[in-house]
Amino acid sequence: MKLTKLKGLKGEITVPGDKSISHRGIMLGALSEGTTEITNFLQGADCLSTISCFQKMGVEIENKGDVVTIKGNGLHGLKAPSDTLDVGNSGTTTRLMSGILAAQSFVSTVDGDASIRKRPMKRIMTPLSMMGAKIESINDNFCAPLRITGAPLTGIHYDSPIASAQVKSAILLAGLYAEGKTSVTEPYVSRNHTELMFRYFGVDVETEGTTATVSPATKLTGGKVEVPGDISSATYFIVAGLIVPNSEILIKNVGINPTRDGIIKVCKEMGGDITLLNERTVSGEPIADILVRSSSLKGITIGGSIIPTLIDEIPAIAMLACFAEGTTVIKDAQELKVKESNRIDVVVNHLKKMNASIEATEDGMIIEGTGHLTGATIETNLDHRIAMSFAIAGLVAEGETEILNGEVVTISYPTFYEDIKRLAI
Ligand code: SPQ
Repeated sequence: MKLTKLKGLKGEITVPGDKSISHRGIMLGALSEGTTEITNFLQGADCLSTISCFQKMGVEIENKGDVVTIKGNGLHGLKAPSDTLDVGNSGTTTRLMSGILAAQSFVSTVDGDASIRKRPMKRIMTPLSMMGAKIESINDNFCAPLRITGAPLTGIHYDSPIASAQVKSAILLAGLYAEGKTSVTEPYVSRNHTELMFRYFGVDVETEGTTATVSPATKLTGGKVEVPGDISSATYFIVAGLIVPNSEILIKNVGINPTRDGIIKVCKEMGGDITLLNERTVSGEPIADILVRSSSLKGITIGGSIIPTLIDEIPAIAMLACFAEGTTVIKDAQELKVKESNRIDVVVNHLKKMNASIEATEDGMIIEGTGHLTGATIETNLDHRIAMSFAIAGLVAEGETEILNGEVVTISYPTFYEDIKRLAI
């Protein structure tokens, strides 16, 4: 994919459905009694991997594009898969599904692509083992492939060393099957879509401060789930709208859950012209339309409790910082090192190639805004967010930017390049 400098971006777009919520909709729908109908489901490769894993466990799922219908098998109705459960590139599928598999009465194997095989799984193996699960890393490196032998589970309290929705959700999903209550305390609150959807499906879940507690479930009840637009996907157009001159973009129906809206707070603090319109709630999740206009920005420091609310947006924020006056410091973000790629190294190295003034730190990066980037060839490292962040950089850089293996955007935003073309003036 090749990109060059644009004169502006103007118009209205609707970004695809939220990836985190789409995954959870399939999983809870599969464990429910009755039918679950998910609208605005994300047809990205990661969520399609979740569908195929649950189909392999005997769940009837019909995917008609925007609407996905799941005939739930009930909490105890999953069947032993005859084959490896292939999660593709999806960390969310791997970790959340492991929480469910830990409690089943069968053995399963979970595996994925080269990127998944490098991502740390000890973070879920430890707490799930404490609950009584048997999870082995087949290559003995605490990574996938994982062999999971379902077992009766006991509720625990787990003090998680990291703020991770995937760790929290794996434990809470296992907790549905455990004897007694299961709770997780995190250093900061991570995205709470599992807790909100549990409530929506009739599960008894409580949250207080940074602790979430689930009681064992007798049944989950399916229903209609409307998936909001993904704020992580909207981010590319928020950033582009702010840094490409002469831009005005209205992004419709975007999820603005406070555990995910750090990008909006950061853009506003940097001086970005962003307005939330038409705020409302769908299927238990807050949503709004986001109006963004080209702005003069200033550098800020980003760290602490806001980090989990914008962790996936940091590569795009780095692009923003290159066009902000002064210094932007991103800290407390060491989790970036264990995403689809090492997002600290990859962002810093590629932005250096584009002549940005940027340095990596142990837990983030420091960027001096120069207001200038030069086009370059960008290797995506099997990471959709790297591809999309650098594609946006390509819209403001001098000369041509080439994104190698640019089709990796299909993981979370299949129509990304078409949407850029539609808005370009
Ligand atoms: O599913 P995957 O590959 O882990 O996806 C990413 C992404 O950038 O799309 C992370 F690489 O998002 C995670 C996110 O970083 C999705 C997620 C969730 O749905 O629960 C939670 C976050 O991860 P974590 O490790 O902080 O729990």
